[in-house]
Amino acid sequence: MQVNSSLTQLESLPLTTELTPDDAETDKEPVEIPLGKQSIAAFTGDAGTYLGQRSNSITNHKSEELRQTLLSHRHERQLVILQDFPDPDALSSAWAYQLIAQQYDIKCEIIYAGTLSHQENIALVKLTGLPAHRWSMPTLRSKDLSSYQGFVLIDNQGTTSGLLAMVLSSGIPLIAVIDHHSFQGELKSEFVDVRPTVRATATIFTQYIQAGLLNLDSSINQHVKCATALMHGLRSDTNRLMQAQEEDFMAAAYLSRYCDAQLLNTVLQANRSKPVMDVIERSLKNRIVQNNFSIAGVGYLRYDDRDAIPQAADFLVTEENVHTAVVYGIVHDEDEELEIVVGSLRTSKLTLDPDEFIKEAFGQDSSGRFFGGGRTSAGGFEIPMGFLSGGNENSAYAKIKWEVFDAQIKQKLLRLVNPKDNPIHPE
Ligand SMILES: [Mn+2]
Repeated sequence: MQVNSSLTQLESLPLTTELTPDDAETDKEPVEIPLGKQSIAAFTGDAGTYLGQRSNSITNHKSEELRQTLLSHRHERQLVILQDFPDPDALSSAWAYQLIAQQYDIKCEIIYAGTLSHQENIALVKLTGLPAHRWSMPTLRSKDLSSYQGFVLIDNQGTTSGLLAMVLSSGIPLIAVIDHHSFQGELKSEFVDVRPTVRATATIFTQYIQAGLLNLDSSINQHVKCATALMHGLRSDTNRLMQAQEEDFMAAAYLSRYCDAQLLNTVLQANRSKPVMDVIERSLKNRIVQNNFSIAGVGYLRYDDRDAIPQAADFLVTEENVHTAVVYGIVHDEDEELEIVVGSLRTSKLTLDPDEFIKEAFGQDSSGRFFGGGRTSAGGFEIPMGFLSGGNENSAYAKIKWEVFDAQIKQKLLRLVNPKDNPIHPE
């Protein structure tokens, strides 16, 4: 897989600079100079109506365009590619796409390269029967890709998927990109709907549904489950609606007609696994608190438990006098003998920009790519270990390796946390 290519489920954001400011002032959509009829609403002071109309017209325009695209690909087979560690927003949106496309006799296979590592994602997929499948690199190699006539990227633009390179090299055309992350470079796609002002891809799909691309019917079990999944996706990308904006609330209101509240509740109450609890325990034991920052290295963890890191950070940031928590560890992928340092940051401090903080702390790799980034109140980083990967059966080596990475990460973080102190205390 492609290293440094995906952040955790709450952080699957582009590694390029992302502008998602969280102060109320800049949070609003920019009001552009209105044209034509709509200007009346804006100038009569009813800016809300105006903004609503504008997003409606984008939705209607895009829905129609998508309908035409699907029409021209009837009876085909498509791959829907998600980020390596798909989150509820990606999973539910892909399902909605599959149901929409099905009406045009387009068969979609929803795939991701990594793993479902958050207990809520596992619960979501199991409880709703969400049709997403893991295709590791060997699986992908074993497939006959010539039976697919197109592929689609949902809730990502290919930069967070290890599958992209191989799919591209097989010559399958990119049919659609539907995402809410900021643009990550030119994409040669037939249909593009990338709206960074929208807080969740599930919102975009709900708008397509409302515009008539799919008639939800509460007597159809699959529709109820998909609507519930979309609600979960929308909630999880907006911090339980706390960062939701008007469009997201409107989408949630619509979904509430079909959503199964009890099912949603069950998904949200999924229990943490023992390995996740163990990582949280280690983070508590190992944390150092300085200047309201809580920093914890948790050592080695399995690929499948990767999501324990952001969950531990979520927990550490709840401590009194802590406004920012950073948790990191070495994630080991047994299949591919690959090791990556994975870290998560959580902050409740409004003036701390996680994106800036992480970029400043860790800098860039030799190709100029940042090791991570973030969005409002959360961020993540991944540092590939390259040549130092593996060899952990030699426990002395494994121990030294962890200590070196642990010390280096602490140095880099503490330089920002308290610039004057020397973070490494000389013996
Ligand atoms: Mn998303």
